[in-house]
Amino acid sequence: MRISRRTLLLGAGGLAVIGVGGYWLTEGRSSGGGTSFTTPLRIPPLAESEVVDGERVFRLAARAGETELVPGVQFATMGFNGVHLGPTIRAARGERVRMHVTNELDVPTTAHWHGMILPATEDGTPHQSIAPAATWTAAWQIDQPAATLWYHPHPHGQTELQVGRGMAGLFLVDDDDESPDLPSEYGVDDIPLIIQDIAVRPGGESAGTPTASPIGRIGNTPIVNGTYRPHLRASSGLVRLRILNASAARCYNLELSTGEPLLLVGTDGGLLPSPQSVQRVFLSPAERAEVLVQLPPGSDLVLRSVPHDLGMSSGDDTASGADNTLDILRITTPSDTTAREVPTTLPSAVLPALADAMTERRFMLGNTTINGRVMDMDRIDTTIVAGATERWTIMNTSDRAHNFHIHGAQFAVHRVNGEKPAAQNRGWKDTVFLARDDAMELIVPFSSYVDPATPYMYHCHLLWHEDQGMMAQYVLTTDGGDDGADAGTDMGMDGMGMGMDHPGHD
Ligand SMILES: [Cu+2]
Repeated sequence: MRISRRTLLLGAGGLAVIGVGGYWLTEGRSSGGGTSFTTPLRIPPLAESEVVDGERVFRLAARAGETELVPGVQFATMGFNGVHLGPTIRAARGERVRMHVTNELDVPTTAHWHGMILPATEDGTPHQSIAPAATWTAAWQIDQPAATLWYHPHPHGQTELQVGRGMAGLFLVDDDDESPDLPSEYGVDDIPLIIQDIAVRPGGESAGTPTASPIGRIGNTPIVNGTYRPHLRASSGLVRLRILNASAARCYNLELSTGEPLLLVGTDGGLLPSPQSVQRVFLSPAERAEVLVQLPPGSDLVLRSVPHDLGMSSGDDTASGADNTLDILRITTPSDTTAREVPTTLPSAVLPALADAMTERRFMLGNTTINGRVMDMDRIDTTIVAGATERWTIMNTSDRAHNFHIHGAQFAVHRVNGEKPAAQNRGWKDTVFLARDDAMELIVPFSSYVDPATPYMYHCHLLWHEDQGMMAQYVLTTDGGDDGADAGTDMGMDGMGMGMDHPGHD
C-alpha cells in the first residue's frame, strides 16, 4: 500500500486548477481524487445494423449540439447519431459492411475508419468529403484479425475541432478465433474506454478553452465515454479494458493506483500472443490498448495517468500536459466477486519479418511537415506496389513530439532507436509515438487494393499538426510506378523534391 501525494496534498478534495502564464492547467501533482468518483461510467451503445443482401448495413448521422459534460456545464459538442461521441460499431471478420453516413452538420465532414484495411475510396479521407445534408456510403469486406479500431472525421484542416468536440466512436472487429477466456461481454466485463480531455474553468462552473501547446490544444479535465469523474462498478473478477486515446493532443501514461501491473493483451491492430505484464501503458492520440485488470473482491482502485517525458524542452513538455497526474476511472468490485483465470495464450496474427520488406523509405518529421513538405491534396507523395511489404524509417528531427499513423495498413515495429521495442509496440500497430529525436523502423505490409487514382494518408495524429498539413499521401499500384528515387536503399529522401511528386506519373 502506498499513500499518494494527492492524498497528502488535497485529501479528498476536488479538482485543483491553477493559472499559469495566462493558461489554465490542472495542478501537476494533484488530480480529482479518483477514489471519490461516483458517476456511473457511460457505455456507448452498440450501433444498430441490419443485414441486407449479405451486407451488414449501418447508418450514422453527424450532428452538433450541446452536452452537459460536467454537472451544470454545457459544452458545444459533436457526435454521430447523437451530439457527443458515437455508437460502437461491431462486425465480424469476413463480413461485408455498408456504412451510410449523413452529414447533419453545417460544415463538411468525413468518416474515416481508423485502422481498417480497405480500399482507399472507402477510407473516409479528405478525398471523400461529405457536404452538409449529403450522405456518403462506404462498403467493404472486413479482412483482418479481431481488433479495437475506431472511426472519426478527417476533413482537411478541421479534424482537431471535430474530434475534439466528440466525433469519435469504436469499431470492434470480431473474429471466431478469439480466446474464450478473454472477457467479451460488452459493457459488462469487456469495457470500452474512450478518453478525451476537455477544458473546465477554475471552480468548474463553466466551459473553458483548451490550452495551446506545441503539440496542439490540451484540456485540463479527462472524461471517459463522455463521463465526468467516472466510476465502473465491475461485477467480474477480471475485466478487459479497450482503451482509446481520442484526445486531440494529450498523451496518457496509464497505471493502476494499486501498483498492480496491467496485463496488456492487445494493441492497435489486434491481440498479442500472450498477456504481457506492464506497469504502464502510454497512449498518444489515436493509439489503443487492450488490457486485463484482475479485481479481487472489494476492490476500489483508480486507473490514472502519470507524468511522462515527451522529449521536448521542459517548458514545452509542461505546456503539453506531460507533468500532470490525472485520475481517469475508478473501478470497484463487490465483496462477493469471484476470481477468473487469465488466459495464457491468445490468438494473434503473425507479424511480418524484416526479411519480408523489399523496399525502404525514410520519413523525416519536422515541426509541422513530413520530409519538409506540407499536405497537398493534389500531390501523391509515395507510390507503392500493392501487396508489398516495406520498411519505413520514421525520424523525428523536429523540436516537438509527434506520432505517425498510416492509413489502410497495420504494421510491426522492428526497432525503436536501434533497440527492440517495448511491450506496447510489439503487436500490430497503426499509430506510433515518437518523442523528439526518436527513430522507429516499421515493417508495413500494404494491402492488395490497387487504385492509382485514390490516395491513402500517412500523417501525424496530433490533430493540430495534422490540420497544419503534417500529412502526405500514398497510392497502391500494380507496378509501383517508375519512381526509383522514392524507394531503394538510399532511403529515398521520400518527398523531398526528387521528382516523384506527380500524381499519375506511372
Ligand atoms: Cu505531430
